[in-house]
Amino acid sequence: KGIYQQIQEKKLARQKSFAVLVDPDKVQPDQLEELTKLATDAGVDYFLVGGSLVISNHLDECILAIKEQCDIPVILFPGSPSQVSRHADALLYLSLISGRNPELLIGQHVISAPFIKKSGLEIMSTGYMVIDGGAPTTVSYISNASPIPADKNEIALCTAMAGEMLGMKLIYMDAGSGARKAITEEMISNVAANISIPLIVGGGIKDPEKAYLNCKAGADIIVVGNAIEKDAGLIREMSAAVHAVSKVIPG
Ligand code: 1GP
Repeated sequence: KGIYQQIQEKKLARQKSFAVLVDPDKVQPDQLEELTKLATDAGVDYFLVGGSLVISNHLDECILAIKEQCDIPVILFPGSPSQVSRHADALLYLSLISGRNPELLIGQHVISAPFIKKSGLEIMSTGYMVIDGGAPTTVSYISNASPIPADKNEIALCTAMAGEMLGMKLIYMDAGSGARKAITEEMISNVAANISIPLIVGGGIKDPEKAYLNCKAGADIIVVGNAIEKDAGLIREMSAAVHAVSKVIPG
């Protein structure tokens, strides 16, 4: 079964998912053993692998180490066209629909299309929306595009609606890695109520309570990177909080 089909089926069943972001720049492949063990025990649904920069040279190595140690699907979350590895299971084919930088809307896709197609990866077109996280993040600087202001719910919802109507399979709302302020539940619920494709939310989520509230507001997949890098023990609580929402929402 493809990853996207799995994501859609979970959405239909109102099941929430928890994804751990692994930035190859911040982790050595030999540190992954503990992480994959914790993630397996905690019932983590996906690993997202990527970062805005990826200066290091061990993307393949990182993914292979994860694949060797557990069965959790690996989804690439590439910050640039060079971050493609055929060892992953799927790839978020991100178009930065919140920005007006043509390179990140379509330019880099044109350049990378032939080798991405050849990779054999499952490609999931994703409307990527960067939301202001209270201070400049790497993604807001590197993308050379303004993020959506944190309180402009209507801009976020119109952007997500446009993304869905353009044929995107997923919407990813991101306050940026290490964001000072995570996306508000109000913005998440506004967007979730107006789209029918799965909604991924990440950036600056520091505690299980925020992960829980985001899911209640309508997020389907919660992504956490930084908080887990600082305290890997949070994986269990975060995963439990996300999965608890599936149980309280009436089916
Ligand atoms: C960033 O959404 C991800 O693109 C995760 O952000 O590292 O702040 O959890 P954090």
